[in-house]
Amino acid sequence: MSDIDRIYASPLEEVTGFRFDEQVVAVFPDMIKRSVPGYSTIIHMIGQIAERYAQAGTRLYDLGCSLGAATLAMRHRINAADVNIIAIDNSPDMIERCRAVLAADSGEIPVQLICGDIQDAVIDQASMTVLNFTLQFIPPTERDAVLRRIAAGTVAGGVLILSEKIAFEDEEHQNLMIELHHNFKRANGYSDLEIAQKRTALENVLIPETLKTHQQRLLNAGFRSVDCWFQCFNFASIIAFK
Ligand code: GEK
Repeated sequence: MSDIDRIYASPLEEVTGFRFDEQVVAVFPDMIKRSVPGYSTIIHMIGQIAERYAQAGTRLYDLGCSLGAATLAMRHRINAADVNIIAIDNSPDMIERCRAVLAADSGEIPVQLICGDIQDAVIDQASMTVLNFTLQFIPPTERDAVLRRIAAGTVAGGVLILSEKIAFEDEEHQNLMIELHHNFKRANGYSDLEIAQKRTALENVLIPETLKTHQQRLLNAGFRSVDCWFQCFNFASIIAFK
């Protein structure tokens, strides 16, 4: 259970850049479900994809794991023998809470939880890697390097799931998707003030790119085939095959 997200409910004198601190951690499950259309579906499907693609004797990575939702979805669906999950996040507050979440979970697959930057992560023998709404927080100029390291560390037949908030080349389409997303947030109880202040906080912190840019970057990084398997408004998830 998590608290209700009211972080941006009152007018703030100054809206500073968004950070994954203690205050965010306390409301995170509520925040992400009410802010990201399709989040619960994507998490559920990550479990299903793990069931199909986890290979015996390999590792599965959850990069930017937050409270371990994708890790748990994979942990409870994998049938392959002798696998490990490595979950990484660079927010000490997230890691601390995630450790408690994992301790309360009965899954048997070992999970190694690491507090660190995914830009420094060693990816080795991966049959599945998840970047569920994490790459968007890495500066665009650094994204190539992260994906190349993932592709290089992925075994043949392995997959990457990349979920992102996306941008659109067509201005009309871009404006419509933003409006539909804001309507989704309003329907989930966020006020116009909350939506506006959160938007300011995420400016220059979360940088969306087009699906085309993501797909081309994945191909350049060494994945052989790339497809979008989920999209709702300006939120999408891509599957890339090694
Ligand atoms: C989920 N995947 O519930 N290195 C490591 N972690 C990072 C970095 C970085 N450079 N930058 C950001 N993070 C999760 C949701 S949330 C998405 C992911 C969101 C971490 C950050 O601390 C946060 O926990 C996570 O990436 C992004 O399926 O809040 O929109």
